[in-house]
Amino acid sequence: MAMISNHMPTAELQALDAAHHLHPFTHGNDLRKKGARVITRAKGVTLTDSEGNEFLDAMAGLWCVNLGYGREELAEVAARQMKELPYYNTFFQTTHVPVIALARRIAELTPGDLNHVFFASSGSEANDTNIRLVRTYWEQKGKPSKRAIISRKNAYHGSSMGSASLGGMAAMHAQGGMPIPDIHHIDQPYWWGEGGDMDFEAFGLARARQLEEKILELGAENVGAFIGEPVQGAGGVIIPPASYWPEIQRICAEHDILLIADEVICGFGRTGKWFGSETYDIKPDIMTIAKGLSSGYQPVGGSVVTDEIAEVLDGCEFAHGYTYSGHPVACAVALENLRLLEEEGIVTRAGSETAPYLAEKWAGLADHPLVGEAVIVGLMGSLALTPDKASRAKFAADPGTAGLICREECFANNLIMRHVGDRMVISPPLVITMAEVDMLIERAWRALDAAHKRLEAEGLMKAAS
Ligand code: PXG
Repeated sequence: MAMISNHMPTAELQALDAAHHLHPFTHGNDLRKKGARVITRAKGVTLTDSEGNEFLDAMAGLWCVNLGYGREELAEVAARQMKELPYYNTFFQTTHVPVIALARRIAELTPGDLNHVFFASSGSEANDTNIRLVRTYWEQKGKPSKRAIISRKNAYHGSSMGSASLGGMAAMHAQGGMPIPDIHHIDQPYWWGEGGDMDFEAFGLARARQLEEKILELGAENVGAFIGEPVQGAGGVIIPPASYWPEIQRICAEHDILLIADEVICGFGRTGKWFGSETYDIKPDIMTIAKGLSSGYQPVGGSVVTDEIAEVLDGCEFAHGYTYSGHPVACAVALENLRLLEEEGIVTRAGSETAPYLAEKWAGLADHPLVGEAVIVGLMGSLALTPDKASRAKFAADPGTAGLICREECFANNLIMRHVGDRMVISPPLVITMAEVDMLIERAWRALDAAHKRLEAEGLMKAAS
């Protein structure tokens, strides 16, 4: 069989890809028609495709390459670990040095007494762990009825049956019979889209209080946990009002409900501090981590729990685990990633220098006629596209039509910016320089101009009635 290499013609690679590769979140017929974009290499914040085009990756892959691409140190650590111990498991009272070292490092970095890590290979797996962990915890405490978990509409917690059930994506629930039982969803704190005439902070409080209403409806004796992303990422970078999280925290404490902060995107510097929980002063009982933990160089994630939860779990054998829980190569690479993020001051600089610079430039995009709001925290931001700023109108066309056009124009301007419906989102590598921020903003402006022209030409700048 011929070796598949970077040097094959793009069309051949695309044909083979379409013939044998089923893609996540991709319409098969569209893929067949257009062919997939073939990415061949990357360095810093720049991706190169098989045609030699270069793109500024304002998404850090899928919100994960916090360290930037092409760090040799991680490749070297992986090679060294593979030679020494490529695999061993952590089941049945066994351990190894990389998993010990990474667990301790995570315990040091995470706030409060989040000191114990259950490893997984992804955020989805870690959130599935959380469902079983919460229920096992309450069973051990003699309260087995506390099974229900409350989440939010338009949340994203992963793609497996459990984690997608925790998520609040209607299109995902429609495929395959989700949510699983005992998962409930309340509304999200999305003022621009759903706040109407309400005051921003009052809206935040009202949305938080839906949690209390739901707990009272179900009975606190039946509710085990609430899960939320400090800032919803895949839902469109929805930044909650300042009133939101303190009220959620109060409600969880008063009703004896565990609080799970899903930090898969927010963790490891994304919001300007190490964790979104620090930015929003959240004191979670459980934290979900993945993505930035290894900057995407290896698949690794986990659930970090408090001393109290670990002590309760110690009372039983938690019959749960993945072959690759605490994979030695993934752990060694994650540890090296955390070392570089810290020792090179990448997280600190992203928060104190890059974030304020980017925030100022990003805010300027709100002057564009197509942009209804431009919001940002740390290095994650979003734009709401609108046919009418003043009324915060949605488009008459199907949701996502304008967003897709804008995304295409971003590609045409060598910028990778994702669309979530009609919101555009960014989450660049934390190592992005000021000059690259300028380039990002220039390209975004040009893409918005081109998208605006196309929307006008196609008669799509119409508000939904
Ligand atoms: N929690 C959160 C908050 C996430 O954003 C997961 C859990 C699941 O992680 P894994 O590693 O199982 O994918 C995620 C993942 C997108 C996009 O296009 C977002 C994610 C994954 C893929 C695509 O916005 N987030």
